[in-house]
Amino acid sequence: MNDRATPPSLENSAFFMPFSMNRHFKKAPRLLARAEGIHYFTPEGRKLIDGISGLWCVNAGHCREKIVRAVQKQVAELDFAPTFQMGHPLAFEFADKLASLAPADLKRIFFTNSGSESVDTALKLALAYHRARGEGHRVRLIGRERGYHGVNFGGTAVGGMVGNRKIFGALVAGVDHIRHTHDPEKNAFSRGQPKHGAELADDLERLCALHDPSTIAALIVEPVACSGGVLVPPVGYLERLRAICDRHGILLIFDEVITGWGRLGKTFGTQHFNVIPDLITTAKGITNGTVPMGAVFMREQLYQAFMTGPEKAIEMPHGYTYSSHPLACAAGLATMQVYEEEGLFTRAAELGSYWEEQAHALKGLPNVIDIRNIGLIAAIELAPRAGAPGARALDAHIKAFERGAYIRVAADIIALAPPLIIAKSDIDRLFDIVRDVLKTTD
Ligand code: PXG
Repeated sequence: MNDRATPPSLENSAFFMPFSMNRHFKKAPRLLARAEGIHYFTPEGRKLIDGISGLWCVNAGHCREKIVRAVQKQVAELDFAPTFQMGHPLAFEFADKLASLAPADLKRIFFTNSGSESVDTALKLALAYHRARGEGHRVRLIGRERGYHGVNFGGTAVGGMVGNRKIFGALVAGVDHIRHTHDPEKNAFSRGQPKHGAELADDLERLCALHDPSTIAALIVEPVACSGGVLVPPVGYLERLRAICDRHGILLIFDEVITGWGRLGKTFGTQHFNVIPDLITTAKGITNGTVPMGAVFMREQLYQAFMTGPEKAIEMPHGYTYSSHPLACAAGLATMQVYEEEGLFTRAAELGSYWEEQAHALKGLPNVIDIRNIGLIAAIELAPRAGAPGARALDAHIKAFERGAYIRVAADIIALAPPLIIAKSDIDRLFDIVRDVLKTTD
C-alpha cells in the first residue's frame, strides 16, 4: 500500500525529466498533485499560488469546469480520428473559430501538437512558400540571439540560447541570427517597452548585406523573448523589423507561443504591438494547457500559393498523426469560450498597471539588478553569485515553493506570468512571497 505520509523516494525513478536538474530534484522533489483556479496543491495538500500559469499556458486558470467537461465528453464520443485525407467536424469548427479571432488576414490554420512543432512547421511553410512562387533560392532562416523556439531541430537552430544549442551538433544549415535587444545599461527598470534600441532591428540589414537578401526565406522572433529572460522589444523595434522584411521579400514569423491568448492584453501580441507578421506560431494557451496542441496561422497569400497545382495532389507533405486531435479541438473550443465569456483576452490590459506597480515595487531589494514587465508578465533579474550563475535564483525558486508560490527561474532571472484570472489581492500575495524570498536570499 502507498503510505501517503512517507512517499516513496524518487531517487532511482525511471523518469528522465525534461529541462531539469534530475539528480538535484529527485533528492528533494517538488511535486504538484492537484490544481484549481490559480493554485496548485502538493501531495501533502499545501497550497501554492501558480506564478507562471503552469509553464506559461494555463491562462484561464486550472481545471476549468467547461474545459474539463468538453474533454470528458469528447473522449467518450470520438477518441481519435485522422485528418490525413479524412476529417472530423471539430477540426474544421476549431480552425474556423481560430480564424475568427486571428489578426488581419492570418486566417488559415495548420494544427500541430506543441510550440516546437508549430515553429518547425512555420519554417517549412516559409521555405515551401518561396519555392512554390519560384523563389526556391530563399533557403536561409534567421533567428535572434536569446530567442527560444522550442526544441525540434529547426527551432533549436533558429533559437539563440547557447546552452540549448551547443551540444546538438551542427543543427540546420543556412541559419543565422540577429542580435538580441537587451541593453540594461540604457534600459534597466523600464516599465513596458524600453525606450532605447529600435535601431537594433537594423542588424537584419547586416545579414542581408552578408548573405544577400534573395537567399533569406524568413525571420522568426518572439514579440517578447520570454524564455530568454523576458526581453521586451524597444519602442519601434518590431515595426522596423517588419519594414526591413518587406523591403527584401523576407517572411516575418512571430512566435506567439507565449504572447498569444491574452498574455499581453489582446488576443495576440501582434495586435498589442500593431505589427502584422506573415505567420504566427502558437501553442500552450490554445487549449489552456489542458491537452497538447499548437497551431500556425498564415496569411491568405501563403495559403493560396500552395493551392495552385492539380486538385488531386497533396499540397503540403507535412503534418502530424495528432494534428487537430479531437480532444485538443474540444479543449480548444471550450477554452476560447471561457476566454471570451470572461473577457480574458483583455484582462492583462486591465490589470497591467497594477501588475507593473507591484513588480517595480521590488526595486531596491537585495541583488535586484533589473525589473521588466509587459502585459501580465514580469521578470526580476538578480545579480549572479560569483562563480555560481543561476544558484541565487534557484535558491529563490525553492524558497518560494516552501513559502507558497510556484515561480519560474532561468539563469538568475525570476519570471512571473500568473493565470489571467488572478485577482489584485492574489497579485499582492504573489509579490509578498517574492519580496520575502528576496529579502532572505543572500
Ligand atoms: N516558442 C516559444 C516562444 C516558446 O516559449 C516554444 C516555442 C516551444 O513550445 P513547446 O510546446 O514545444 O514546449 C516555447 C516554449 C520557460 C519555458 O519557463 C518556456 C517554454 C517552455 C517551457 C518553459 O521559459 N516555451
